[in-house]
Order: sequence, then structure tokens, then C-alpha cells
Amino acid sequence: MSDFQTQLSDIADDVNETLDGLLEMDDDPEAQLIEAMRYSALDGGKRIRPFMVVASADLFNVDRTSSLRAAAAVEMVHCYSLVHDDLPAMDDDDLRRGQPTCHKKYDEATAILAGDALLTKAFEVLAEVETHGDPMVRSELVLALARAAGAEGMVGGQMLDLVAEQHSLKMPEITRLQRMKTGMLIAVSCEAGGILGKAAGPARHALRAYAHDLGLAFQIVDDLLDVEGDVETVGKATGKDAEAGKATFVSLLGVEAARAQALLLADQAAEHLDFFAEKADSLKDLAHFVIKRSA
Ligand code: GRG
Repeated sequence: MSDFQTQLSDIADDVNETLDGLLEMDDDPEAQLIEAMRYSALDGGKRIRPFMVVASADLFNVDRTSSLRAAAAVEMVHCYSLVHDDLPAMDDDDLRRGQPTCHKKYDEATAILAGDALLTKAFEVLAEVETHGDPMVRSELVLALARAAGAEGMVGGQMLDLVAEQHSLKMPEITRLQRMKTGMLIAVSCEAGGILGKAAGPARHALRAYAHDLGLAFQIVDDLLDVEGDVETVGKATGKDAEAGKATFVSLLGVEAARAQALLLADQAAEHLDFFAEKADSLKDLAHFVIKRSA
């Protein structure tokens, strides 16, 4: 395992432990809800967004308890989006992270509620004093995550994705859609470190620029995996975009040009971090990991 993969896996273990503590099982009659939340949020997933939160917070020497709680909150929002995205009313998928999707394991109503509860739990965690002693910092985290996840961010992007099924989108529209649907949660994951560390403008600007380019590179690779990946490796159904007749970066650019664009964006993302010198090496490594990933 490379140094970077060890770091990614160590942070994933720490985030799992944090999520495990935050999503405690009990034997109340509604326990199936917590069980479904744990099923959807623990075990599995690359934990890229939590890595971004912790690594960006490390740039400012933020206490690990704070960054892991913020990382767990972002991952809860991500997991909620996957649970809802897999529902029959949305993408109607049976497999996620190599396991039955939440509504297949439980039922649709439980999956809707588990998603709702993961989303709200994320904001509860950010607002708690254990996340940061300064209420302004907690409030800034809540605001940034709400903006990234809501109608002007991920949920708005998902709506655009549904609308896109009836229209053939061009490159600027696809870029906007993907920026909202996946880019903004990636952006807030990097921004969170700057918020926790009360970073000054130039540092925040560098992180924002990095996240912008990395978000697009991530999405291009996601589109490539949908075309070239196989279900066992990717852990979810592939070929869905072509089946739905959706225009993607790959359908518009072609496989080779899309791959070249992802590489260029990852290099560009890493360059934005030169501002932090070698302290940002792990985030630079992440940019290259994202474009080489097979799942
Ligand atoms: C339903 C509110 C709502 C939003 C859905 C993000 C999203 C919006 C849907 C997910 C569908 C999807 C596959 C989007 C492409 C990019 C993406 C988020 C891929 C999954 O992220 P990874 O690769 O997954 O980080 P893991 O499992 O590693 O966490």
C-alpha cells in the first residue's frame, strides 16, 4: 500500500469509529431506523469527502476530534444522497457499495426515513459544542453544508439531472449540473478545514480552487466508470447514463478526451495547493488517486 492509501484507510477507520459513536443503536421500537442509518453510513465507500475534511483541517493544525466530527457530518449527507438516489423514484438501483441498496435491504419507507435522519443528524453534529468551541465556527459550518446540500447545491443538481432526461444538455449545462450535484459537496469538504482552522482569505481561495477542479475531475471519472467499469469492481450498476440516454462529459467529449481532461484538471487542482507547500501533499495525492480510481 502506498503512503497515501495508508493515510486514506487510517482516516476512513477513524471516521467509521466516529460515525459508529454518533449513530448509536438502542432497543427502542424505532430501532430499525438507526439500523438502516448505520447500514447506509458505516462500512464501505472510499471516504473521499471525509479525507478532504480531515486533510484540509490538518493544514491549519485543527484538533482531530473537530475535523473527524465535521468529516462524519459531510459523510452522513453524502450517504443520505446515495440512499435517496437509489430509490425507485430516482435511479432505482439494487446495488450500492457492493451491497443491496437501503430500500432493498429494508423497504422504501425505511430508506426514505433513514436518508432524512442522516441528513438532519449531520447538522445536529455540526451544531454541537464538541465539534468546535467557537459558536461562529459551528454556525459557519452549518451554513456552508446547508448551501452545498440544498436547492442551490446537491438537491438542485439532482433536480436538473431529472429534467435532463427530457432534454439533451450541452457542455455548459452539464458542467453546471455536475458542479451542483457532486461538486458542491466536494467543495464544502475542503472548505470545512478552512472554516475549522479560521483560515485567512488566500488559503480559503486556494482550497476552493482545488476543490473546483477536483470536483469536475471526479465527475468525469465517475462518467468514465459508468461506461468502462464493471459492476463487481464499481460496486453499483454501470451503463446507466447511456441506458437513460443522458448526455455526460464522456458522451460529449469521447472517452479519450474525457480522460485527458480529468488528468489536466487533477494536475491543475494539485497546483492550486502549492500555496501550502509540502503540507498539502496528501491532498495533492488525493487528486491523482481520484483520477486513477476503479470504483
Ligand atoms: C437524491 C438528494 C439526492 C441527491 C442525489 C450525489 C447524488 C445526488 C446522487 C448520487 C448518484 C451518483 C452516482 C452521482 C455521481 C457522483 C457520486 C456522488 C458518486 C458516488 O460517490 P463516491 O464515488 O462513493 O465517493 P463512495 O461509495 O465511495 O462514497
